[in-house]
Amino acid sequence: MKNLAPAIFPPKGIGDVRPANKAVLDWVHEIATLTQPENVFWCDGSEREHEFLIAESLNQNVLVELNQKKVPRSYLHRSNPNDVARVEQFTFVCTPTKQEAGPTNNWSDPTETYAKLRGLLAGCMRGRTMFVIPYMMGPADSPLTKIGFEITDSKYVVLSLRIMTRMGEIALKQLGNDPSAEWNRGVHSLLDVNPERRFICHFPQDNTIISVGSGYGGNVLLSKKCLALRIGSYLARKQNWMAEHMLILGVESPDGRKHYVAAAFPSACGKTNFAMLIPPEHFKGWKVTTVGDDIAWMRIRDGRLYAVNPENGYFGVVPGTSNKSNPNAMRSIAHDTIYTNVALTDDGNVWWEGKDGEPPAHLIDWRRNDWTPQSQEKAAHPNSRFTTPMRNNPALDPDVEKGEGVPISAIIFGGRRSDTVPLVYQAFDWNHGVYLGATMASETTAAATGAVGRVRRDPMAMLPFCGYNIGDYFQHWLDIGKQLTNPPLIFNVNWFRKSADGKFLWPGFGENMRVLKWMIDRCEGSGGALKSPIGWLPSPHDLDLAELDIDHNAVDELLCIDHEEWQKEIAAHKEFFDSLGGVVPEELQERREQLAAEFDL
Ligand code: GTP
Ligand code: SPV
Ligand code: MN
Repeated sequence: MKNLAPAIFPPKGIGDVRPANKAVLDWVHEIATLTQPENVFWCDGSEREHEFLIAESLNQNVLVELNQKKVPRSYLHRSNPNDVARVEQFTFVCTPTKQEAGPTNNWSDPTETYAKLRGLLAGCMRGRTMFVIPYMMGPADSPLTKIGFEITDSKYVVLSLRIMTRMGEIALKQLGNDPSAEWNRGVHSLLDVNPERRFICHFPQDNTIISVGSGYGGNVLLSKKCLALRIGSYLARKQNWMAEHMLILGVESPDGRKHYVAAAFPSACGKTNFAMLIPPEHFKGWKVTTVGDDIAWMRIRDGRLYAVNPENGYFGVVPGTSNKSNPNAMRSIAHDTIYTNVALTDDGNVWWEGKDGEPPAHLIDWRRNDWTPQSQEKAAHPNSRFTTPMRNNPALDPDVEKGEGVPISAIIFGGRRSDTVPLVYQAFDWNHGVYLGATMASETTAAATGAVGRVRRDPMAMLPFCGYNIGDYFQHWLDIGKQLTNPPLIFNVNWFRKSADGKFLWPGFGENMRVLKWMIDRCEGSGGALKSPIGWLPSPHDLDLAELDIDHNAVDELLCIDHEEWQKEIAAHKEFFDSLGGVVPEELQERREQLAAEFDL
């Protein structure tokens, strides 16, 4: 390594804010010695630095400038067509033993994996700039807040992390000088963006992440799935808190009573939309506010769960976003947004399937090809994304920066299920709720590579994100429950049930307020419910369906528990538990047996 100081590039005063912490400096030196970059660029997150990086990215075609009148300070990024989603098959949890990673994770030996990755990283930044990004996850005064550093050779990553995290000097200040302080080491290199050399590796014991060969969001914004969920869940178990794939929203009644709920839906199953919900006309005076749209860190305080959103921005699904489905998201992404893999209009605007209005007569699609409404291909990739600061959200909750977090009244699980699972039901108690989470399933989506629409078990929406043994994770949920004197109620929802002719039975989006209202009523002890074998179910009268254009049969179908479908479902629970090879806690096995007995199994 020649020189850690930037020479001519970048200009003086940019890219040179170094951390004072010696442990960080030593690590950066070690990685630079390995990767051999031309320059080391120390990011500070300032406006000046941002403008410099935008200009560089436009020069090098990392970004395309959009029409600045239509979408101010917003840009389009197109990733390699072989690199458009998370790659679960190339994601590894490298604990000392395979058993610690458990039956649901890909495991590889840490020593061997470090050696393999070192081989791939050797000299990989020759002739290029290595960026060092300090970032903070969580509000500055939260006891859960974590510091991470990401080393990367991608400007897209730097620009995105500035939106997604609290980046730069604020993180350096929070970390301080103590060389033994806890912080996460993240190393990312694009290499040659080759799927054969694409590995997302986690070393929970070392608080380290190494990601190579991809430039796509969830694989490379190491703050998000890698730190806040995989490493986060590992630390959470050790430190007695919870790191979950959950949105957090506030809901306030017209007379000013406010509840917060957290909801775990798998990838591309409606978290961002639910977190930004605008209640329909009929619910005049009700207000929904967003704390977070993807990740919740929760801890116990006074016998209750309190949640913070560790992130600072949204990395959201673009297709389907419109002024009808999600006006708050539309306003959020109207400026200061990075779009990835959407289509470009002839006047420099962005377009996607499901946007308001007619498709334009001509577009450049996400693959840079000409597109017309007659084209067979989608103009925007189904997993195209926006990256936008949470401050852009008109419905941002005022307590989003509160370090103690917001008190959680209800936890909601939900998946994308065409059949079997009713619109909403409530668990009998915490442990039953843990069972609902542990056995939830969802049809797979474009958020990860692989088949779409296949039903798979995705416990607590954490299947791809739990950084340790899933059996221990279930036990951790049960153990947390024992410490709560005022536990949240637990519900399960399904916005995606379909009729025999394949149409969604429930209108969804803003109308989900009707289901949320029932859950809030239950929290306040006022909502009615019928006891069913699977949990408490609303009768059609318990749901406020006034002024909703939906027929009675659809409501009956939405709330129906079909005996045969549930026999199959419970058999699938057993198959899933059996597939985990004996790690499932006894308490959950017993719950399953009781449920099976209810259905004559
Ligand atoms: P990740 O960012 O991958 O974690 O996804 P997410 O859980 O935040 O999902 P998001 O809210 O982005 O929604 C994903 C897709 O589901 C989008 O195309 C939405 O339009 C659609 N969607 C969201 N909510 C509903 C709903 O209530 N009903 C229906 N039918 N579709 C919905
Ligand atoms: C998800 O897949 O759950 C996401 C998008 O939130 S990504 O960051 O790519 O994982
Ligand atoms: Mn997600």
